[in-house]
Amino acid sequence: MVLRRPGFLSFGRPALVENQRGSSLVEFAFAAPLVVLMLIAIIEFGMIMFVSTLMESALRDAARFGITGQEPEGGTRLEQIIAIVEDRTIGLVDMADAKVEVRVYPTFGDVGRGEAFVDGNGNGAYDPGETFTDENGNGAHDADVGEAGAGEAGSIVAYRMEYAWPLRTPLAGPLIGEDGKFVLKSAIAVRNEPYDQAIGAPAPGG
Ligand SMILES: [Ca+2]
Ligand SMILES: [Ca+2]
Repeated sequence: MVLRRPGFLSFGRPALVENQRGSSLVEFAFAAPLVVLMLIAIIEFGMIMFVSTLMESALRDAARFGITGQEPEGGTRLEQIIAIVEDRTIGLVDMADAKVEVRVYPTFGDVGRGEAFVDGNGNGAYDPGETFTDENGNGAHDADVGEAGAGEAGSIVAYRMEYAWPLRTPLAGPLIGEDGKFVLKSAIAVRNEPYDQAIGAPAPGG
């Protein structure tokens, strides 16, 4: 049996409650800016993740069109590829600022590879005057052996996209970006369909 004196527990309570209310207010005053900062960070990161995902799928859709070799009416394949990227990024990517690159490579292993060179000064980069293999015969060292274009049937094509996403709040700028922007990149490499072969023609070996 528990004996309880009436009023024992509530003794001195009103004052305590008042104190608690007061200290909660003080705590909130300190915590509020932090909470706001965290909310801003969550929104900024959420937008970055969202746009990044949009770019990935936009590039995939563009590549899916590219591999078919279809020539759009009244335009080039590259124009259509850009149009698909623009459409799939639902206006969140300013295409005037975005960099979309479509390049053809001899093999998947060549994607993003530069022309071979002898690194005379050992700085890990090509410098003018260093000996290099001019694979494409243009008389200059190329940091990327890919040739601009959407390629032919069976070509290996890399799609790349880069966009400096303008951060929505000046607060996040110095923390995660540069000049108020956060650079988003996405890339995909595909092999074009053998669309030069007649439809209905028997597959090789079958
Ligand atoms: Ca060098
Ligand atoms: Ca070259």
